[in-house]
Amino acid sequence: MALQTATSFLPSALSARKEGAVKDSAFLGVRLADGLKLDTSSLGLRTKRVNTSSVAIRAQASAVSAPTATPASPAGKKTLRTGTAVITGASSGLGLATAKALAESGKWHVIMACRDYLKTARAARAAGMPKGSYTIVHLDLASLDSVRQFVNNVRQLDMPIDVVVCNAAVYQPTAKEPSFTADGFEMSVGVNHLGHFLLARELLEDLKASDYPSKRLIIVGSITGNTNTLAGNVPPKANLGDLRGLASGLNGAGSAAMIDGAEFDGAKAYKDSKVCNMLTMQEFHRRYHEETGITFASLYPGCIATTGLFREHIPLFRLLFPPFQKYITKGYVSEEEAGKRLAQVVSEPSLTKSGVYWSWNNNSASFENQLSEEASDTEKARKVWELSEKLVGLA
Ligand code: LMG
Ligand code: NDP
Ligand code: PMR
Repeated sequence: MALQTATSFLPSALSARKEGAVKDSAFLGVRLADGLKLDTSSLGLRTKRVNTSSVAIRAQASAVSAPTATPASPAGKKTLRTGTAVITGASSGLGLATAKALAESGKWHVIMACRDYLKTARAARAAGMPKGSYTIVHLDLASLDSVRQFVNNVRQLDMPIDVVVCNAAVYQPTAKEPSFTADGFEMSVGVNHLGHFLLARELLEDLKASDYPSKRLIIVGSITGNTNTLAGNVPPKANLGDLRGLASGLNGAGSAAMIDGAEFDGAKAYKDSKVCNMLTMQEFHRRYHEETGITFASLYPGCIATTGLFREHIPLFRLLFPPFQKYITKGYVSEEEAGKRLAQVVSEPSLTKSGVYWSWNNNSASFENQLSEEASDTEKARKVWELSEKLVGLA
């Protein structure tokens, strides 16, 4: 299971070496500012110029091998093979802490699906993740092309995909105007929901193909999208309305940038995106759990008040928010603790129930939590699914 990731990239010359069979290679992505892209969709290593700042470069990795099957222990008892978990947004916060917890358990190989290769590589090293326990693959959820490219690239790794964790997110509480993804969707819903929607739909095939005994698709939700809680009642509140904005493409030009068709509000867009995440998990469960046996789950890991999620909030908020959550609401949880919680949802044999939104009490015991009326509305879930399918080109 040794997997050494050794980057070798030459941005100016855009050269990359071909390293033999796909099986023995990994595709790593780096983000560069020069607008050049090395297409890794085939082993032909074609280079092309594109108008994007996202650059995927094939880099060398030695001796990538799929986690292989079930060696028998001396007692003759079968042990589980190493699982492979894809985690989006594993370069910081909850995603990184989860990747670390899984990697350190020795039971998991983590595919860190991230938009910034160098940041992720440094973060993994700084977190002390064991060498060989992870592979970094480029994924920018703000581009559907990048999602499709990512899917191709992980398939080339020739590793099974046993668990997928949709964790990455952006939060733009201070934005006055909407910004848009490469495909023209409002950024928060585009990244947090639509990018993940396409990713999850594509990787469902890989999950189906895996022989791992407990396959899971996890989409991170949040208390702030649930209006049946105090936190969910802090304005602006999540509300998808009649989905008219989503139906008209969320592109702001001539139509709304918000799902409910109202005027742009960055904090609300984030909370709406989390409602979509929780609805999507349930719709997956209804459509695919029985047929595939895959566990579909969502969770609120606690308020991790120190992560990069709040990077765009005003400095006063960033200063007061952690002590407020620690000492007043008592909803605070460290990145490490939150990572252990999400790692449980990935790996714990007791958390295999599908269709569940997990939360934890003050003693860090998990329980099945209730979603708000909107976040558990089956009709809305179906409509969000169908509209999202159209927007990402699946229908
Ligand atoms: C808004 O601003 C923006 O206007 C909006 O556009 C959007 O970006 C939104 O959600 C994002 O933010 C937020 C602004 C307004 O709040 C802040 O910037 C700071 C608030 C965060 C922290 C509060 C600090 C309180 C003081 C803590 C001191 C810490 C010290 C601890 C030390 C311990 C020492 C041992 O704020 C609001 O959002 C206000 C909304 C109020 C509506 C609340 C409705 C829910 C019902 C509330 C019941 C009250 C419960 C009591 C809570 C006590 C809180 C102090
Ligand atoms: P962080 O900002 O630390 O992590 C977010 C991650 O998402 C980063 O790795 C970031 O990458 C990545 N990301 C952002 N945009 C993109 C993109 N376009 N393509 C690929 N990756 C992207 O925040 P958290 O760890 O707090 O957030 C993780 C999850 O936890 C989110 O789903 C959030 O909604 C949820 N959550 C967080 C809570 C909290 O209190 N913090 C509470 C409840 C839920 P990069 O490093 O390159 O910026
Ligand atoms: Mg909230 C039990 C109380 C509780 C919890 C668990 C959270 C979690 N928050 C609570 C209460 C309050 N918050 C109260 C009473 C206020 C008014 C002072 C408040 C305010 C507040 C703001 C301004 N809270 C926030 C913000 C944000 O900008 C964060 C947000 O909404 O991001 C979308 C946030 C959060 N509060 C939380 C959690 C977990 C967040 C982070 C958001 C998330 O990831 O979903």
